[in-house]
Amino acid sequence: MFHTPLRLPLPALLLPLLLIHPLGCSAGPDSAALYSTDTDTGDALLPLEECGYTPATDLDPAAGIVEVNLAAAAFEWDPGTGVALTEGVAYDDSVPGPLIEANAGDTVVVHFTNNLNEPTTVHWHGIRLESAMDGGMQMMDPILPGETFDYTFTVPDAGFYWYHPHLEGAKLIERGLYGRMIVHAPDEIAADCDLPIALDDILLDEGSWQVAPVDTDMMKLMGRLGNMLLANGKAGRRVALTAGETVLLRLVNPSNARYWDVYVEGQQLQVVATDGGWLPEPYATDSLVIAPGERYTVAFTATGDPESEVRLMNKRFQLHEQDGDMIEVDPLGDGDNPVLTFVLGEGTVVGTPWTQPAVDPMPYTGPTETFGHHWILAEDMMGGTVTIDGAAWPDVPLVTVEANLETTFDVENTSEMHHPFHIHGNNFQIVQINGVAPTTPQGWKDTWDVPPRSTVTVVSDLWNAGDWMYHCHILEHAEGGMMGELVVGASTHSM
Ligand SMILES: [Cu+2]
Repeated sequence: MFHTPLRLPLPALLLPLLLIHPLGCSAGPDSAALYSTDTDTGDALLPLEECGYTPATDLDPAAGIVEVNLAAAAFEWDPGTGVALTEGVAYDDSVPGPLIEANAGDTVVVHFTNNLNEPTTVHWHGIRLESAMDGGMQMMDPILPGETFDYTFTVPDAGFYWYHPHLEGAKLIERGLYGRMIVHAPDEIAADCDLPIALDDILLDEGSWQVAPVDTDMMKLMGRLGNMLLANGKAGRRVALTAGETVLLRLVNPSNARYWDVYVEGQQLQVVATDGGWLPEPYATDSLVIAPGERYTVAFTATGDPESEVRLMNKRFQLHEQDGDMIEVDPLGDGDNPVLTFVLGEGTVVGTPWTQPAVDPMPYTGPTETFGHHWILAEDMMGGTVTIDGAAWPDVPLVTVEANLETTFDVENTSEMHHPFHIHGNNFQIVQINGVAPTTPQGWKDTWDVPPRSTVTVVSDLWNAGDWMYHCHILEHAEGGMMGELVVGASTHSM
């Protein structure tokens, strides 16, 4: 089951990695503990969970205001091995952290306390809020240990979001510091099963089952792939379903580097929403690639015999170009791996009729007359660096554009590796990939894959003025300097 998580470009770079991850496959008895749903092993199964979620307690009963307390702190949690992570961290002693639930247009107030022993910020990934509340530029003036900060912002767009620290993300998100947020549309219909899932991976040391040592130089370049797949912080979850029910899976990928490629056995998925909200029209797919930072919501009507099991599975995704210079090895191997198991109950129900909320068609059919910037993402394998526009943060040249102007951006990836590109503060529509319009219905995005040696063209109305971070969402890359600042000039809109 376990393989070495190495991808080996150069013998010279191999040695330090070997010290941490000995080569060879060790499917010993301990490995079986990672998959407690594996009936072949006889391991105890996790209890069957109801399908759904429990939102954080709203401290303010008034309509239109969601007020929550949130604290980041060390927290020992068990990802499913039976061994608690002594270096675990979490928001409110929960992995993922509390699910913040709001309606579009609400004001969200988060009384945040930093009980970590290091400075931190909370980034509200994908929310078009004021830049002072975004947790990105706040990196320059972070919340110190023991201090508090009130995040107050309006959530303008229905969608599925997440939050995480914007300092030391590669270390802290890996160890459990992230949470989910749902913003409902006014005309949203509740599905029979509404299941928001954080699809994370984690790299554990075999034997101790503790978080594997900090990143090697190689991981900093190639990204840290985990050897265990987690659905909401746990491997082996089991969720009850009944055939006929409408299931809404809201999926977010907080992994350091893993691109997930998911499917549900025997089920036809309909993609109904992306990062920034509901799609104008759904589209069918058998499986779905989700890059780090991205969100997709898919719907399906559960089918299957009573007592049967239907698994959410993940396929191997190759981050590096096929036949390139890099040989990429996934610690989970090249096969498909189970993530979560739906257990069908007796009988069949007539599911609640469900369609996604209505939204306007996407406005752009191609690039606009106004051109904002052409970014160039690059890697220097020999030098061991990742860059944007030829430099690493904080030396990446500032990009300044006008607010409230329909503006086109190109993101060119000159490397042989995928990079998920994330821009804070505004929504973007993908209009071209290598000059060709996408074939699936498009929605609003804040994070998108830029394939190897490709250029993705996006358009934004730049509705939200402010100083915004942009970066690769492979967390090792962001911290290695693949990050810059976009200044969206004075705005005339009111938040
Ligand atoms: Cu990257």
